[in-house]
Amino acid sequence: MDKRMDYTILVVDDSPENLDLIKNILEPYYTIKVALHGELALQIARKQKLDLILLDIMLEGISGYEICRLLKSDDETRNIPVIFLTAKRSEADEVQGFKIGGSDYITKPFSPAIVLARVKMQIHLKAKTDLLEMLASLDGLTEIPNRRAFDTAIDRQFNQAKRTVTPLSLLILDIDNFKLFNDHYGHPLGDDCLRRVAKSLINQTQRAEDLVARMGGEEFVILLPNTDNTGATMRAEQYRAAVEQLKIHHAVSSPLPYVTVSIGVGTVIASTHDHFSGLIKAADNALYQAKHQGRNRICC
Ligand code: GH3
Ligand code: MG
Ligand code: MG
Ligand code: MG
Repeated sequence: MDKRMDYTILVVDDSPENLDLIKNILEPYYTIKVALHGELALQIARKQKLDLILLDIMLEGISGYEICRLLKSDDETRNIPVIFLTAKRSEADEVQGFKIGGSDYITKPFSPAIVLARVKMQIHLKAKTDLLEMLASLDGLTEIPNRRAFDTAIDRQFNQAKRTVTPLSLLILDIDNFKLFNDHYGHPLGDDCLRRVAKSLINQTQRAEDLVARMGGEEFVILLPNTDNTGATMRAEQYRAAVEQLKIHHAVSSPLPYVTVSIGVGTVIASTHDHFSGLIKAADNALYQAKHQGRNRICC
């Protein structure tokens, strides 16, 4: 049987019999979570990675429509497709379901084969969307996250840092004398060098929440949530040393005949800045200092 337990579906219905019925249809193919009411459904959706929600409309407490509205207004849950599965059969109800962001609408009593077919279709679309989303956030040359991924992450992490009153640090790394490298060794070897540097940065990364991205050209960024300036400076030194240790020959560079990076460190604590552009500016200014002071070094 075509088992696809790597997809998780949440079924929300206030009738335990209905939940059992739907669970039996889908369980051979997917991992199934259930909720008898809206509050629990929202809790599960915010806590856990879901690929689809089957949502009853008439529930005790918050209605299915309201749950869908809340899911669609939250960045963390907006991309989970919702199929309404409901006894509300009027045209107006169905139109309403699509208006608030539902992906499909099935009326009760339902045919198990049709529920399964429509669920499979939504899961198929979700997998495609996830793949496109992933590809759109990767840099084509180095296959690490790109600027788009960084823009999303810094916005999210900056707000999180403010909310939790924790420091957020940013490293901006720039390869030293890279124009000379290209001029001396040629563009294809320049591309190889960018790939190797990117890989070594990824390998040095310790925590899942740290993000390494290529901003463009020979510039990389590393976002370090919950890291103060001292911690970030230590991390920067590890990244700098890792690139130096690659010992990629760069005969026309100074101070070393290897590819090296200069790194600017910036840190914000809680509301010292209103917008993350202040953090980028701080790291950028520090990078400028590092270049000015002779390269292959860190400034903060
Ligand atoms: P500095 O130490 O001051 O940073 O000097 P630099 O030469 O590294 O800086 P500059 O900004 O003058 O040159 C950056 C070079 O990076 C120029 C460009 O040819 C090269 N570059 C940018 N993107 C790519 C790329 O995708 N592949 C290759 N091979 N080279 C690239
Ligand atoms: Mg109901
Ligand atoms: Mg540069
Ligand atoms: Mg450079």
